[in-house]
Amino acid sequence: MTTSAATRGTAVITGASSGIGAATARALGAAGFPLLLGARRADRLAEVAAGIPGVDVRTRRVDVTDSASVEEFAAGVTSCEVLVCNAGGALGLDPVEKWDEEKWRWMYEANVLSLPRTINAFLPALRASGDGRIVVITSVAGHQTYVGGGGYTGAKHAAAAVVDTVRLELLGEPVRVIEIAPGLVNTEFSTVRFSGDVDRADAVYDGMTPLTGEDVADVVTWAVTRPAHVSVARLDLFPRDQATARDVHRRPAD
Ligand code: 8X3
Repeated sequence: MTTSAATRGTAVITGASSGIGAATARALGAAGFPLLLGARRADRLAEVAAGIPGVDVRTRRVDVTDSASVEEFAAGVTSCEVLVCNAGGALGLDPVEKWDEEKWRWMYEANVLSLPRTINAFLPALRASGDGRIVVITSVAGHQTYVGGGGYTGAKHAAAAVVDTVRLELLGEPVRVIEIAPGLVNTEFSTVRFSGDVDRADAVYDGMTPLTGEDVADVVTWAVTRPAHVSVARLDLFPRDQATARDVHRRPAD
């Protein structure tokens, strides 16, 4: 049975202030899910929420690298149908030989340790819904490596392993565990990775057509609206111009 829009339970999204998270908030809102949106930037979160008509939208500031913050984010949520663990990110593109320990530590906190924090905080509510769906946005970097990506690919590989483990551990329970692994998506991801260097960030997408946050949101919405017996365990999503983490077709400049 597919849950009808009239009876949808709450969808919780982290990292909802921009990019994939904001687009997912809009898409799940349009699909009729009441929303609880979280992010570090409360002002941006309020703007996203204001642009979503027709469903109840609540916002709370959350930093997924902080256990107390995640617990506050989940406080009082007794039923949650969909949890989208989207918050995360990359810092830097340096070879392992030149690692920055602080950046690696943040990437591990944001992409890996954030998962048990967030999933555990909402698990009772996901169980209580009777058909919980945990969606984790990982990356092609969770399954492949590339030069300079060590801190991020290491963290995302660990994240993918955590997702697989949680799926095993919840087997037999009414909770589906879904991994969406996108390739190149044009969001603030690269601007953050390169510490605000917009030119360097834009160059990542030179001569090719990347995915948009909306493309990923569309797939998340599809995955969480399959019938309850269908588990989209993992879905790799690339732009047509990308075949692997390292193989990207770029048109020559005019
Ligand atoms: C972002 C994709 O290839 O820049 O998760 O690591 S990539």
